[in-house]
Amino acid sequence: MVRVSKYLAKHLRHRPERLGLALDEAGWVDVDELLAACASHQFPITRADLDHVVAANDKQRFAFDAQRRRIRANQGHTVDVELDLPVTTPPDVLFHGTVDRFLADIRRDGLRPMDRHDVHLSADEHTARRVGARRGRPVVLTVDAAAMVAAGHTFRVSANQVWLVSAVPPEFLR
Ligand code: HQG
Repeated sequence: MVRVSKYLAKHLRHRPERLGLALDEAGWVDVDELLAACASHQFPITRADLDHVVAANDKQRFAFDAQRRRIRANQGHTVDVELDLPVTTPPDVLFHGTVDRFLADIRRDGLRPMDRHDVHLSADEHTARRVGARRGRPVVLTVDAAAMVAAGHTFRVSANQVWLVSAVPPEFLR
């Protein structure tokens, strides 16, 4: 399950061309095409496996469209996609998990999306801690989302509850 999830994340967020796939402008790809491409790249996935990964994924990383004919990653892309998520008012406070070695740069430049489209923020501290822990001892930053909204920044939330914003200037971080 983790292997399949990682394989899908790699190709649905970052390198679809490696499987000979093209995502549409909103990040969708036809399920039958995806499964055929996986099979022809020595990574066969059955439709039942795929359904299971989408339904049971710990972070709900993927979603089918209403007809269950297309699939996309809910967030985290580095390829150019427009997810068409509506602007949404966030909770007053959001969290970002990172590590010590980035703090000096973050204090100076704020949070930047780096290779992804947006900065990824969590509504709960626990999730942010887990995100930071991917890189070492986690440090959790608090984002004054209410003040950002008041200052005109716009937030979106992915289908799997990741809050997305294009940047967080340093004055909104603690
Ligand atoms: C850091 C995973 C220097 C930032 C997670 C982070 C998440 C800066 C890294 C999702 C910086 C970027 C995203 C600045 C930010 N100077 N470093 N100005 N601004 N950074 O992976 O948020 O499991 O692109 O703190 O759970 O760590 O893949 O972002 O450490 O939801 O589904 O630059 O990826 O989800 O790293 O993680 P990332 P992230 P999945």
